[in-house]
Amino acid sequence: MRLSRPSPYPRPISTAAPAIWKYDDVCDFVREAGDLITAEEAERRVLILENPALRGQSCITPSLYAGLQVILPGEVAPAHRHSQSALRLVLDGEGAYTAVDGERTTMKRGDFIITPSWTWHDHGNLGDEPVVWLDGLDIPTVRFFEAGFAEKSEHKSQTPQREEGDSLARYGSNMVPVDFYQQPSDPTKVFVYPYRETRRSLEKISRGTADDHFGFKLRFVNPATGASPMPTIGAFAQWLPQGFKSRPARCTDGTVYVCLEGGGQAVIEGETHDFTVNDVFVVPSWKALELNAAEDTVLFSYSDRPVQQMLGLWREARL
Ligand code: 1HN
Repeated sequence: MRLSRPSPYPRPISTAAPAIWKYDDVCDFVREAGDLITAEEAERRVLILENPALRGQSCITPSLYAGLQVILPGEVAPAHRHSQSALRLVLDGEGAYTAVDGERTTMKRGDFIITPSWTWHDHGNLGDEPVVWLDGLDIPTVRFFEAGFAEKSEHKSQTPQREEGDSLARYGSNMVPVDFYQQPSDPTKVFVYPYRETRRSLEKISRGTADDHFGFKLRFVNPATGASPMPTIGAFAQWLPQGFKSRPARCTDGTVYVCLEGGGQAVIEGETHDFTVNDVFVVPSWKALELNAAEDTVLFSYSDRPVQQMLGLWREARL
């Protein structure tokens, strides 16, 4: 037996640290990983972005995983499925595809692609240059619940069952098939949010008035439900006009940010981190974040916000 701490803390004190990974720096390691092992040997060739305060835990926040995956020309990352949900944010190179439950999508820079829980997925590179993307998974969340299953396919690659773009046409164009009603536990049918569309929306709304704290910020939804595309990971995109300086804000969801365009400064609890294109930074729970944009800037971000909201735990403070 042991005495417990007398009472909960008055506010979150994250075990994670703020951190930034400069793409210029990690790029060399990504290239080296490509020389050391094949995608097939590795199953997935991923450099884990490990939170410096959570050494050995393979996570970027206590609930989320982040990594940079690279696939070389001609390689295949073989088909498998698992309970963990994944997102991909394409950063560098052209010519790769990912297949989700029988449909391929060509990976273009800035595309937000998801692999919902227990959906078959494989990747391949049909082009002539390495392709790099950020992987975001809910691995620590699933580990916490001790609810993880995984299975390898007997086929290296899935044979496409539908034409590319079928799911977007069928479920992602403000319509759904006449007899389709999404069940809450079913995986979303829309698994790609092309950057072209995201950027067009952000650019358009950026002609209006910016929010003092977030600039112009949207959250990704499953169009059939209006809910987060995955129950365990929420994702966001925001536009910060050149010269924009946000007011500070805190939230209980530790958040991973990726700079897709532009650059500036992330001031996390008073500490300044300069970021530019393809840099990744993490803002732990309840750390105050201010964003300054040196030029027109687009940020993608993801967190466990939908989990916290479903559990009635999520809070934010706009300062
Ligand atoms: C996984 O399946 C992928 O499918 C990427 O690309 C990263 C990290 C841990 C466990 C499974 C992928 C992963 C992963």
